[in-house]
Amino acid sequence: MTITITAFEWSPDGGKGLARDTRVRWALEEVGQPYEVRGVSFKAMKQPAHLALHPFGQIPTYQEGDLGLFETGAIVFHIAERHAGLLPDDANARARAITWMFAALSTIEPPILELGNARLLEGDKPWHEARMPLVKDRVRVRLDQLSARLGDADWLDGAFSAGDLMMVSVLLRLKPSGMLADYPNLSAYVARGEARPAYKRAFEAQLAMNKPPAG
Ligand code: GTB
Repeated sequence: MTITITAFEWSPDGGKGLARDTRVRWALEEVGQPYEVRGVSFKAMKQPAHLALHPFGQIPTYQEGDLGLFETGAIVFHIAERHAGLLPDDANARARAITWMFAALSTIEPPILELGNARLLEGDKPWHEARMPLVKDRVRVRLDQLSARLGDADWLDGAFSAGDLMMVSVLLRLKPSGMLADYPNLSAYVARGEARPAYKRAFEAQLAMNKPPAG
C-alpha cells in the first residue's frame, strides 16, 4: 500500500531539514519503505481538506490505505512497530527505546522549541534580552542531563533505535543556536545520526523539494 506523507510545499528553512517531515522520512528510509510526498502550502494547511487529516492544520501527516495519522511521535512509532529496524525484539529493550522517543518529544523538545520561539517571535519585545538567559538555561539543564546519561556511548540504549532517531531529530533543531558545541558527546551523537545513510537519503529528499530556484 502506498505511503503518502505531507510536507511544506516550501519549507521556511530552505531545506535545512528542520521541518518535522524529515524525521518521518528518516524513519521510512531506515525501514526501507518507499513513500510519496505531497507538498502543502501554508494556506492549504488551514483548509478543510487538510484539517480532516490534521486537526491542527500542520505537517507532516501520514496516509496508508484508509489509515491517516498526524503527530510525528505517533507516525514514527507506527512505522517502527510495523517494520523491522527501529525497535529491538526484546520486550524490555523495546519499552526503553519507546521511552526515549517520549523523552525526546516531551522532555527535551519543549525547551528547544521555546528557545526557537523566543528567537523568532519575541526578538522585538522589550523584555526579550532579559528573558533569553532563562530560556537558554532551561535548554542547558536538559542537555546537561542527557549528556551525562549518554556518556561515551554511541546510542542511548544499545543499538540505534527509534528513540535515537527522535532524539537526534530534536537536537538538530539546536544547530542554529550553537548550543550543542558545549557538549562534545551530544555533538558527536547528532553527527552519528546525520551520518546514517537513511538520514542522508531523507535529508537529500527534503532538500530536493526546497532548493531555492536557480538564478
Ligand atoms: N507536534 C507536531 C508533530 O510532532 O508532528 C508538531 C507539528 C508541527 O509543528 N508542524 C509544523 C507546521 O506545520 C512544521 S514542523 N507548522 C505550520 C503551522 O503550524 O501553521 C516545525 C518547523 C517549521 C519550520 C522550521 N524551519 O523553517 O526551520 C522548522 C520546524
